[in-house]
Parts: sequence; C-alpha cells; structure tokens
Amino acid sequence: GSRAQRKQRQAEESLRPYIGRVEPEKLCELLKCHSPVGSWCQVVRENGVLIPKCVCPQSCPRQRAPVCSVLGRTYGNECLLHKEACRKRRRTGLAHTGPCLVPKAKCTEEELSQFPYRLLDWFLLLSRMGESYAPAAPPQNCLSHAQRTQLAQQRFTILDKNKDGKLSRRDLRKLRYKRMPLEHCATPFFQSCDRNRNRKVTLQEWTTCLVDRSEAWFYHFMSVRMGSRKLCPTIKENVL
Ligand SMILES: [Ca+2]
Ligand SMILES: [Ca+2]
Repeated sequence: GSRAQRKQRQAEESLRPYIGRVEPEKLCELLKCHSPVGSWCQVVRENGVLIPKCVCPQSCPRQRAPVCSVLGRTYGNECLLHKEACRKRRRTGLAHTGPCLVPKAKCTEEELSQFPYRLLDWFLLLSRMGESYAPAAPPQNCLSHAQRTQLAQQRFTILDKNKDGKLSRRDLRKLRYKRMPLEHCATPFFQSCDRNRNRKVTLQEWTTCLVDRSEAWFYHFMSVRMGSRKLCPTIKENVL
C-alpha cells in the first residue's frame, strides 16, 4: 500500500492551505481516501487543530441512516460501511444514501413451473455448444426420459466443482449467467429441489426435480395448449 499512502499524503497536502480557513467538514468532502483501505474522512483534532483525516472507524453510532454501497449492500449508516470495508481491506464506495433498491422480479408460479423445462433446454444448448458436428440435433421434446436424465446428470457433474456429490450455493453460482432463461426463478427453483432442506442438492434430488418436473410441465403444456400429449411428432430416432 505504499502507492496508496503516497496518494493519500498528496491529497492531504493539497488541502493544507485551506485548513483553518474553510470548515473542516467541507474539506472532508473534498478529501479522497486512498489509505487506509476502506477509510472515510472524519474531522479530527491534531495538535489542537481540526483537520480532515481518512480514518478507519473503530466504533460506529447506532443511529440508523441507511446507505447503499457500490456492491449493492445496505448498511445501517455510512460509518458501518467503512468499518466493514476497513476490516475486509476493500475499497467500498457509497452508491447512494438510503437502502439499496433491488429490482427483483418475482418468479411467478407459472414461470416456476416451466423453469425446469427451460433449464433443461438451456443445458441441452450448452452441451451442444462447441460440437462441430450435430447430426440434426433433436429438440428437447424429442428426448427420451433416459436422455433427459443423462443430460441432467452430465450438468450435475460439471456444476459440482468440489466433487462432493452435492450442489451447494457455491456450485450453483456458476449458473448465474445473464443468458439463462428465467434467471430470477433460479433461487426459488433450487430451494424447491432441496427436499430435505439441508441446503445441498443431491444428484437424486436434482434429477427428480429437474427431469420429472420438466416432463410434468411439458405434458401439461402439450395437452392444454396443443390438445395432444404427443411429445415428439416428427423425429423417431434421436441422439443426445
Ligand atoms: Ca459440491
Ligand atoms: Ca438436500
């Protein structure tokens, strides 16, 4: 952090001519904090003079004045934000005062019910990506139950990074791609797959949840919307 310390000294030097002539609070607004990492400007008394100084808070007032950090986390007040930033040695800026506004689209029941099918579709797409030769790749509705299960299992193995045979929150972070369909349904979906609520999704839980629910939704969709439960009308032989 010597570079940060140098920058800090320069920033403090540039304000020195104004000390005693401008309100120290105003000077604080002008002082950028580089060092210590995570610090914020406070008015402190040094040799009897009030000066702006970048400090790491040791304690914070209980007063509630929520702020939102640039990382999208709400803190009870700005002091608490800097206290944590200092502890984690991370530069965390203030995004705005007031609690963070989270534009969270709610996953509707209908979306949640079709999510497994959309997810399998997406896995199918991923599994075919990078394949140079795809012999008339059949759509998902033409896959057999065994093939869907195989697809779900393949993806499980890929996602289970630490190979403990369970999917945890950590493993599932890999899934958070912007291109994933109905992404806002991912969390409620995985929670619903974790039948015994131990925060881990086993292969058994995963395939049951993904494949059975996918097929249930699709059968329902076909019979209601299309008036037929026939899944794959054209292609007979198919390959995954
Ligand atoms: Ca795992
Ligand atoms: Ca579980």
